[in-house]
Amino acid sequence: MTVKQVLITGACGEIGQALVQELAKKGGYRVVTSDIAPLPESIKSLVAEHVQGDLVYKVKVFYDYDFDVIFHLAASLSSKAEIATEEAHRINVEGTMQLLMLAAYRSEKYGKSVKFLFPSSIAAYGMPTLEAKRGAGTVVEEDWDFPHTMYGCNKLYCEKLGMYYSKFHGQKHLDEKPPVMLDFRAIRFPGLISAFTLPSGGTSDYGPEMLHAAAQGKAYSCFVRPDTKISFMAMPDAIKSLMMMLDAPRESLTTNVYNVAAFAITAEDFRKRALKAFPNAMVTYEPNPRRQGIVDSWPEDVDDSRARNDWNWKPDYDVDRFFEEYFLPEIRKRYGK
Ligand code: AKB
Repeated sequence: MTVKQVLITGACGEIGQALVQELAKKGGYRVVTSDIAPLPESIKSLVAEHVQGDLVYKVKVFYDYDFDVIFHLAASLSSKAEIATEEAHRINVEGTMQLLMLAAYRSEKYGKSVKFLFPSSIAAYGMPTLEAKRGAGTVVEEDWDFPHTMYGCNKLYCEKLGMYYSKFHGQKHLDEKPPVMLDFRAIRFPGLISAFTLPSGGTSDYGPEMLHAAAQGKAYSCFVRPDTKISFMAMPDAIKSLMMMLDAPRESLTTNVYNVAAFAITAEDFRKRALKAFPNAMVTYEPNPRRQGIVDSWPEDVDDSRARNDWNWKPDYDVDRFFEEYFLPEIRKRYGK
């Protein structure tokens, strides 16, 4: 079996840690990681090399590597990016562009395809009003692409950059059969929830934060209104979608950017589920206008039929299975409740 060399940026984040574990389980990959932070002990032994530091300055190191696949996960998430917009732009846009240039250079110079997997987000959407959000139903990829946040603008623009570098910049081997190219594939993720790690800097964080707090018997003050609704997904489904997208034959893809969805629920749905599982849970509401505004600009749900048609995407966890078969069993083990 030929071993594929993979780069995962932002490997210490929630998706990164779960992805490193999945690639190790599958086998056949030599995983190189990068992050501003040192690797957590739990995944250290699964990684061949870790490059620690600011990606924008570290990218040059990677010109000496021959990557088959790049998962570019490093990002400053929506709430954090809104506070430090310039820094977010540097991390989210400059970091992505540097890495796209590297992948384009490799595919062009060595005539070798490089798959570039990019987690985009529901933050790429922007619903102008709450009425529009409630009336829109499930949204498709090219509708409502008017993000209200720096992070959302960065994600949407990087989707476009990915398409530019894969289709138009250089890319001398596109007409070969099969085409040799920077093969850019993006997934627009909803809010993700892991039973093992906690997100930081995001705005969909109220979901996972509330559940982890309830499981530990800690009080939680939710920063959005009870009726706030967006879509969420279990971390194992997010990893499943990345692996499916990685393995999908190029000719089956009709676009570069795909929505994936699992379940759309309100903050109050989370509270009720938390209370049912942990009757002593203490959840109150204290909406933060800035963060509320961000979530209000995201659609209630997304239409993922393109992913379902093109690469047979289907989540394993609907809301009941998410709680009963993934989150609660794992979290009870973790916190001993
Ligand atoms: C965030 O809240 O910023 C992220 C996202 C929805 O992309 N979790």
